[in-house]
Amino acid sequence: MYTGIDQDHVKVMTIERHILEQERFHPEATGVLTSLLYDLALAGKIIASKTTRAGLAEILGRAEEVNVQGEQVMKLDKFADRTIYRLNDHTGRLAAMASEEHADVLVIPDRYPSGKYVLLYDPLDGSSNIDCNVPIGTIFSIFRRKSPGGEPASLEDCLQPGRDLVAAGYILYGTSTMMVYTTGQGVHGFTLDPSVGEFLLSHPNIRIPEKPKYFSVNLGYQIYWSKGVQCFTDYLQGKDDGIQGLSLRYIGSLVADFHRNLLSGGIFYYPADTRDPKKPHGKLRLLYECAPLSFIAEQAGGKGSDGRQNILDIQPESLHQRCPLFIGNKDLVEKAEEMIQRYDP
Ligand code: P6P
Repeated sequence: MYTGIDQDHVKVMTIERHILEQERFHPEATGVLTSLLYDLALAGKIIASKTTRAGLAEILGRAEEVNVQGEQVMKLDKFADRTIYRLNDHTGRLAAMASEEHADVLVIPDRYPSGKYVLLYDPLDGSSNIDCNVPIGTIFSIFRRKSPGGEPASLEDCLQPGRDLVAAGYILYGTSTMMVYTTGQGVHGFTLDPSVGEFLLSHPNIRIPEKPKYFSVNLGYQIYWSKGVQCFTDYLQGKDDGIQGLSLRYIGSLVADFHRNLLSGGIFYYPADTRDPKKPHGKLRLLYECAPLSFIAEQAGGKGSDGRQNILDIQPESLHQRCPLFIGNKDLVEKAEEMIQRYDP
């Protein structure tokens, strides 16, 4: 655990150095992915500089805009989206971006060089919590473009299954600011030291604990879930020879709930809601929420599922496609799949 630069036995490892060292696992690496991950860390520092002051008038409050999801766009949402876009649109590392805040693919403009990766991101997930100072997060997915270079990237370059992810990560703006990422060589967490403006390695090789401590779900919607999900929830609460001793923790901010379960052990789930026609596939987005977090979960020894299949195997059909999500300890996720299989044929 990072205890501070002044501890002489602590090996100070910045995220930049760590990403560079990770590059040696990819012989074909040209350093572009490394630079892209640097840029995302920089975006995190810039966004963090605002989230710590979100309570002040110039940031708090509604931006009077509504995004493609029909949700009120908070000023901080817009700032985070613009920061990530502007840090990455001209670098020549990307062929396209896609953001929760924009309906269509953001193809790199002709005036800039086009690169070999595509970046999909949720700039500030959980932003409805900003007003009450609940932790919020940025989530990102990085794929290689599939279309040949030299021509504009397309929607197909973004609609890739999680199995094809090159890298994924999140930045959590909480009591401290953390960046957690994977390039397929394990999961590594970095804590921002504001005194030096660096993300320093604080959680190397994160593995989800074998013994879960928490389950995270919005029980307020329980009556609208399928029988299988209801029975799974009973199991988690110790009913009918269910698992004993789990605590319910649900903060209503995906990155915060996911991060706590990643470090402490547990399962987060957001099932399909049979009541609301707007949420037959749940609320969370496949490409820039469920898939990147499932890549991280799997790299940490856990699993992500839509209740019937591994999230990483789902072939996306649209940019903002939603899917149910069960993510965390592998045995709990597979228990959910088993009960859904049994009760929801
Ligand atoms: P509910 C936040 O709005 C979010 O997108 C996720 O961060 C969070 O997990 C979920 O919605 C909470 O949704 O319906 O429980 O309020």
